[in-house]
Parts: sequence; C-alpha cells; structure tokens
Amino acid sequence: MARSKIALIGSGMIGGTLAHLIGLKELGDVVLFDIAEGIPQGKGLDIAQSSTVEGFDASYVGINDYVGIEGADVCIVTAGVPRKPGMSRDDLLGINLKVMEQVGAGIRKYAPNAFVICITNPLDAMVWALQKFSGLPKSQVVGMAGVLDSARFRYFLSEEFKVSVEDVGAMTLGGHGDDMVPMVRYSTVAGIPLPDLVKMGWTSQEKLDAIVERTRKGGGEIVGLLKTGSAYYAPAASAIAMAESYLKDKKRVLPCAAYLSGQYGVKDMYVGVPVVIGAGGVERIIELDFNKAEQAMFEKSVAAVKGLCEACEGIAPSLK
Ligand code: A3D
Repeated sequence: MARSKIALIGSGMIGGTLAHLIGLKELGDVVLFDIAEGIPQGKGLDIAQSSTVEGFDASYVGINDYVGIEGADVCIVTAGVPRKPGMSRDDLLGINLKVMEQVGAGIRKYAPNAFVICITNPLDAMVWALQKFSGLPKSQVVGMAGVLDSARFRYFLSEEFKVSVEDVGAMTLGGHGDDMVPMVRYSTVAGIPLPDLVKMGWTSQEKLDAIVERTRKGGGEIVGLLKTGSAYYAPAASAIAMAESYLKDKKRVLPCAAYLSGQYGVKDMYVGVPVVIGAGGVERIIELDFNKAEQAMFEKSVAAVKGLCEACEGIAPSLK
C-alpha cells in the first residue's frame, strides 16, 4: 500500500517539528509548503538526512507552490504569524485571516479530500474561517488546541502528584484562550477524579486552582520565556496525535475545536469539545453535562470565540 501523503502548510517552528515527528513515527511522506523560499526545502533535506541515522523511511519535498500538495491525505496548517511577548492570540487575527484565505483556496483546489488540522491562531476563529474558505466538509476540518491545553494540564498535575504522566487524564474544553475551561471533575489520576484527590489529601483546593490558572496561561508562559515566538514541541506533538488517530482509524477521544451545529447550544462555530477522530474525520461529538459553574465558564469562552468570528466577518464579508 502506498504511504500516506501529509502536507504541512507552514514550515516554521511547528511545521518543522511536525515534519520530524512524522518521520520518527513513520506516518507517511511529507510535503513542506511555505511562502518563504528555501525554508521548506532546507528543513525537508535536513530531516531526510536524519532518516538514515534514525532508520525511518519517508520522503520529504519542500515547495512554494500549492500544486505540490495535490492529493494529500492530511493537511496540517500552521501558516501565519505566532505571538510575541505582550501580544494576545487575538492580536494575530487580521494577518492570519488573510493567510487562511490563501490556504483555504489551495486546499480546495489541490487537496479537497484531505483531513485538515488547523493550528494557526487565534485558533477557534481561524479554523472556522479555513473551513469556509476551503469549502471542505465540516467533519474534515478540525482545530488543534484542546489536546495541547489538556497536555499542559496533565503535565502540571503529574508534577503535583508525583505520578507518571501516563496515569493522568485531563480534559480542557471551550475556546483556546485564557477563558478555556479545564474540566476538573472529568480529570483523573488512574480513574480517581481530582475532587476526590483533594478529599484524600493529595493536594489542596488552592494548589489545584493555581494549576488550573497556570494551564489557562500556559501558552503565554512559554511566549514570555522564548521571547521570539510561541511553543512548538507540544503543539506539534498534539496535532500528530490527531493526525495519527485519523490515519490509523484509531477513534481516539480527543478534545478538539470542532464545528458545532447546535451541540452545547452553539451553532455555526468551532469550539473545543471532546470528539472521536477516525477514518471518517470527526466521527462523533460528545456532549457532556456541565454543572452551573462549568456552564458559565463555557458560555464565557464561547462568547469570546463569537466575538472573534464576528471580527473576521467584518474583515472578510464572504464569511457571513
Ligand atoms: P512560525 O515559526 O512563524 O511559522 C509560521 C510559518 O508560516 C513561517 O514559516 C511563515 O513563512 C509561514 N507563512 C506566513 N504566511 C504564509 C502564507 N501566506 N502561506 C504559507 N506560509 C506562510 O510560527 P509557529 O510555527 O511557531 O506557529 C504557527 C502558528 O501556530 C501561529 O499562528 C501560532 O500562533 C500558532 N500556534 C497555535 C497553537 C495552538 O495551540 C492552537 C500553539 C502554538 C502556536
């Protein structure tokens, strides 16, 4: 059977890391696309040369023309600009919306059957615009944020409890902003919910609240340290988990920005919710029962995403 073709639209920090992980995991052949000439070609050649040492088989092609993504099975979109210190994700909206218009046209023309994972920020608005610009089915276009936010939450919890990251499960829903909703009740250590662990004296409510707050601001913490851009190792690993679930029909349950058509009382928006990803793309959206406090946090987060989508419509009226 031929290897899958994975197109990376944007070959910057996340794009390069994605390309490397795809090789190490032998998920398929890689096409790196970017508007910057030489970057995708150089990164592709560098990673291809590492394949002899690591012992993986995958081909790497760097391109500056969308024709090269033709027939891709998966497209992962990171094209655009990242945050610098002092910027919010929303500050990127104007520039990255124009980028999504170009990317959407490229995918529509050359890879209409691909499963598309968007990473470009502000995520929930960009994936919404990308689906509209590309015209691809909504189940084929999804945004990566929840896997990353949950990974950060899991990591901080594993540090607090001094247990393996493997035994910590966590879920973060809502939009990918500081209003995201870390679901404390549904987060567990080996199946034991966090509120029970507080009762058992494993941690205090204050410490748990601080971890929730650190998770919410997890992206900003890294931007503040790096100063020249935003996180890329964990974001790339998170998108790879989604791509792998699609390519191998694993049907993993992952929190992703998915198109909602009434679920959770939300219509025509992308918001972070738990979904099943398999060969059919987003195969199922899981609707959880929220308590009052969670419902209020979710609604606040959705309102922030709505504001961003309206701002997009103001810039690009075709999105209405
Ligand atoms: P960076 O290293 O700057 O890479 C972006 C690449 O996009 C660069 O190589 C640019 O040349 C390229 N590019 C710019 N305009 C275009 C265009 N019109 N067509 C094709 N390529 C273009 O950034 P990065 O890889 O660190 O981050 C990429 C995006 O991901 C940014 O918008 C970040 O804010 C976002 N991001 C999202 C998350 C989420 O969890 C959602 C996490 C981290 C970063």
